[in-house]
Amino acid sequence: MVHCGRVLFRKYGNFIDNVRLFIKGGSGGMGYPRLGGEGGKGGDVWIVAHKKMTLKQLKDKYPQKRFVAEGGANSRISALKGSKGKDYEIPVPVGISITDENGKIIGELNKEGDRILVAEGGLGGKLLTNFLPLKGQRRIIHLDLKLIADVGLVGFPNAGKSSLLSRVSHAKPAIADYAFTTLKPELGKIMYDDFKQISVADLPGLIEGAHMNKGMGHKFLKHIERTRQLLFVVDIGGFQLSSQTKYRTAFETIILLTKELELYKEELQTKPALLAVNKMDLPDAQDKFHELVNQLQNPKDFLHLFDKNMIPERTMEFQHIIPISALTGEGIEELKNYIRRSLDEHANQENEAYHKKQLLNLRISNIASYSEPLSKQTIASSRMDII
Ligand SMILES: Nc1nc2c(ncn2[C@@H]2O[C@H](COP(=O)(O)OP(=O)(O)OP(=O)(O)O)[C@@H](O)[C@H]2O)c(=O)[nH]1
Ligand SMILES: [Mg+2]
Repeated sequence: MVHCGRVLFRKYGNFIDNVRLFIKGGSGGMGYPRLGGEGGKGGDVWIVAHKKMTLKQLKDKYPQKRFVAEGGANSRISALKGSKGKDYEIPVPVGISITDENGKIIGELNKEGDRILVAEGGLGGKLLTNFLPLKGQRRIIHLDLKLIADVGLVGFPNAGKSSLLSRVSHAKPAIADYAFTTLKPELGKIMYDDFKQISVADLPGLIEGAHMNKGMGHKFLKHIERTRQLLFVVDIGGFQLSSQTKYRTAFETIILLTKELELYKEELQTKPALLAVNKMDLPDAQDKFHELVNQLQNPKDFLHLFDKNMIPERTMEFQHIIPISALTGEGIEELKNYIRRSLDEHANQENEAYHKKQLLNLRISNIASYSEPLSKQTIASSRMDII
């Protein structure tokens, strides 16, 4: 059974691009009426951007998704001015926009270390408040990873990513017979007959060592992170950067790309992915394609041929492998259909999960209205647990 679960999980991926949080500033401390002492202010809640963080990690680490900062200290004889409660810092990835419950934008975090105050602690009790403390600000916020596109093209240089984009959209990216033609992400839109549109980001090529900033490195991996799904594009003829570097077969390029994603952020490997095997118009392409499919189906039989540090912990699970030629147009319609189907499937799954949650909410509020002994407080907190 565990095995089944794992297969499902792998098939659909578990990439998370949004999350809802309950946050609350700490309450203020009590004042000291007799001596005019002032309670400490409650701690504030901040959202802070960290390069290595992902929304999945945030959700796994804090499944309840409740963040409450520390209360301020009460005023005492030994410390008439109560000390401030500790702030709470919620770590999130870079490239996040934060909105409140009504969809109003609170702010954006675009680079490492950016921080935004999202809930203020309550003031401590003092003369003005009759020495009674104030509660901290409480609210629900949404974090959204700012996606640049539905689909991101991932591949070695020269695989034909830009050629593919120009085939499926009106975009006119630069195409040339040398590595690193594309220097920054280029967006295109696939238009379907029923007016559905899917955005595709053509990304610069990746090479071995990208995670250590070889080639153009991190900059590109960061863009891959901000797409909903991945479309690997490989040249059936393989890749060689220069006469000084090793020739890599199509299978090797897939393994190396997987390893680079894994070394950058393991979560990238869990995104739904398709594989387009390009340049099928080249001589011997059919034979090489069959060999590639065999290698992908039985990766263990071939992985021992790699250096140990190049073998990924787990191989990519492609939902489909589609042979294409960006030059002749072969396989392009099929590819467009698979892209659409894959995105639709994923959206359905998210909807299903959303409806399940709504149903659960409904059940809980029904229980709440029929059972008197439950205090409002209990209901409120149990509802919070399932946001
Ligand atoms: N024979 C053949 N050549 C192709 C095909 N697709 C692309 N090419 C050629 O491969 C070369 C590289 O194509 P690009 O589209 O620039 O490749 P890229 O993956 O965007 O490369 P970078 O931007 O450097 O990462 C060009 O000379 C294309 O004409 C194909 O299906 N068949
Ligand atoms: Mg290109």
